[in-house]
Amino acid sequence: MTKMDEKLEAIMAEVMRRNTGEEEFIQAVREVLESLGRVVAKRPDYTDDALIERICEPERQIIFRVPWVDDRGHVCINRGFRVQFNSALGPYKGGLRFHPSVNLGIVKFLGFEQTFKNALTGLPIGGGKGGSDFNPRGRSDGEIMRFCQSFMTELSRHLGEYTDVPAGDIGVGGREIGYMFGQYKRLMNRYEAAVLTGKGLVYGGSRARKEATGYGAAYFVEAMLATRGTSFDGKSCVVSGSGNVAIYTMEKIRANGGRTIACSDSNGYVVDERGIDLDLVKELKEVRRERISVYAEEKGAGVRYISGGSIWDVPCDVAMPSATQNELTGKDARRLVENGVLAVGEGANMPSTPEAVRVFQEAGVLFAPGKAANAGGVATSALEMQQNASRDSWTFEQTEQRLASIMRHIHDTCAATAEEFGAPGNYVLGANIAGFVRVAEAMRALGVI
Ligand code: NDP
Ligand code: 2IT
Repeated sequence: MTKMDEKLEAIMAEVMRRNTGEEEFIQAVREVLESLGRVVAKRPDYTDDALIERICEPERQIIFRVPWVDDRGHVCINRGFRVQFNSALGPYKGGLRFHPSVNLGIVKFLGFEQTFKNALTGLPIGGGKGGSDFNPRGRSDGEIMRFCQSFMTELSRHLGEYTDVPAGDIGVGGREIGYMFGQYKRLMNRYEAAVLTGKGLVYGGSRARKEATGYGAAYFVEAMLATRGTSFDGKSCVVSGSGNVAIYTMEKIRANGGRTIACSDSNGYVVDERGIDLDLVKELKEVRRERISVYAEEKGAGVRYISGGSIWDVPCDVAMPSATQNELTGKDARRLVENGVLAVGEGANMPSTPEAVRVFQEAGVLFAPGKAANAGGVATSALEMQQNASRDSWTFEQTEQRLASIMRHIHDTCAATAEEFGAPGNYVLGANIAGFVRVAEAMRALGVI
């Protein structure tokens, strides 16, 4: 563990005391506080008025019961969450995750990260996150719809285009956003388009939102590679996951001349040295909702499926973890370094463990933290809100252009901040400091809030 400034150490100890057992939240806070030593050395006033302590405490945490009826007529109960973390820069903004692993600590870590990520975009959005321990795997459309309706029946009272604007995350895509928007509209008797983002194009969604997180992550990595005079062209890549972020990361890598040779789901991974066939992955994951093993079954010779195991054993030039938190360990990082990895870009939120991050940084690997690299999704959500507010709809090209320039700006801000604080090339430090300063300045201006 890195040595922290004394005042920050005391704040960390208090965060640990108040949030016992919330490992992921504590991990996320520690990573940010470890970066802030250099800021408080220059600007000791940032430790005044419990500013940092306030930033580590969510503004509001909502936990609720979600009762629903399955196809057999059984009543099921899940737990719903919304953590409204920080609204200094705008309405709470951040996704909803439906996955059996969801608990308060995970939602808090995601909401904390989201606050700094959203600040980095430069757009007027605060940070929040939510979800449920509902497991959508194997559920029928009818079950998904009834769950979403019940979830929104309770959540709706806490939302609003000027209050809190959710979107998707793991287990929540276009289908779920549609069901939730439909229920919100019924309950409120208002067509409040900007209350949710990631909507379908026919009812107020933005072009390029579906692609935005993955495309944005690839733009960020392309900008990092450019600092070493290289690009995706001719590079072999490994992308974990095969959901929304992974699919569109692979698509942009391919457009930029790279080749993704492996992707995964929670059961295993496939290796296809010719380059992953994205049409097939989209059909399997977006339409048929199949396991990634079916990719190997349908492709036949030349494709390997490895059940379990670690996708990070596959040698590559660029690794982009795009599934879930702590999916890439110190051991995985050492293997990637041994195999000559050049750059790592986090499409997921906090997918690399702290030890893995250290291994990459010590080996001089270009490393882009999630809160910077995957900010393209939420940035395009903010563009969706803008289009809804002006009752306008932009072209794909126009929207992607904005996304590309936002990602370029985030990259350059992180790089310049790292340089300014004496750690050139350290994007973790750059992202944490630049995000923190924007939130801290806004909070100070608003008084003791
Ligand atoms: P999806 O639900 O579309 O896909 C998730 C993928 O990750 C699936 O392949 C899933 O496999 C795999 N996965 C999920 N949980 C686990 C787990 N516990 N262990 C192993 N594999 C797992 O989600 P997204 O693509 O939207 O999200 C992926 C990551 O990107 C998350 O960390 C999310 O927070 C982050 N993110 C998403 C954004 C967005 O706009 N959607 C924006 C920024 C970040 P399986 O199907 O087997 O569960
Ligand atoms: O982690 C994230 O940034 C998201 N899941 C997207 C949030 C959003 O509001 O678009």
